[in-house]
Amino acid sequence: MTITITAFERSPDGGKGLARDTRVRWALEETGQPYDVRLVSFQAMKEPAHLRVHPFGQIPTFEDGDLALFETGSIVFHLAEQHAGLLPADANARARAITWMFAAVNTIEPPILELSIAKFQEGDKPWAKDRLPLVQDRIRERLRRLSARLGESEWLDGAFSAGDLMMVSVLLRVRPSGLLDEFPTLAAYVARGEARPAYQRAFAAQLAINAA
Ligand code: GTB
Repeated sequence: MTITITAFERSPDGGKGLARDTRVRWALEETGQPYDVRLVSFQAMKEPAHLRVHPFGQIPTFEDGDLALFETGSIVFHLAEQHAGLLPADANARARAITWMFAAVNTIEPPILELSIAKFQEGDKPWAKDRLPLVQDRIRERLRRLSARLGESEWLDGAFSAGDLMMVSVLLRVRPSGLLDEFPTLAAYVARGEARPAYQRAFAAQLAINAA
């Protein structure tokens, strides 16, 4: 049975790898799993066939036989549990790697999403220019502490793990704002993630769709 994921038929970023199917593709590549992609339009995402798999009408989804998943954190965790390469064998190290996955989606990603909302959905509101610097500072505070924790280390906790995969994916989302470059330690960490062959393959695959 081949794994099938969904992705944007046409990503709003034109293939810069910012849509969340990229992190799932990356996990599939790191664990050596072949996969198919079903491309969906914005309209199809809100139709019953897609809503049966993704209750919120979004991408990506993951289907493998009779298992259907949504939420990238859950999909990456499932892959990491099923296949070698993304979680350490030692129980404590594994628990710490999983903790970093949660930190990525639950502590670092929320203010980054707030910035997108503040810019693109609320940018025309009269209070937008007062709100923007507040959101930017909340991101800086998180990045400052993450950068301090990473320090001189290559990855967040020993060898590269699903925690790094999720954290790098989340940080990529803030790079266009310029905030990531204020933290050279984190910018270099993201570059190390991007340099991984599995990431390169994942990026190229989503770009090929959007460049076509
Ligand atoms: N928490 C869910 C997860 O992690 O899986 C969030 C899924 C999600 O936000 N999906 C987005 C979606 O389907 C695509 S990735 N949106 C359509 C909708 O809600 O109707 C978010 C995204 C979209 C576009 C860019 N971009 O163009 O730069 C970046 C990220």
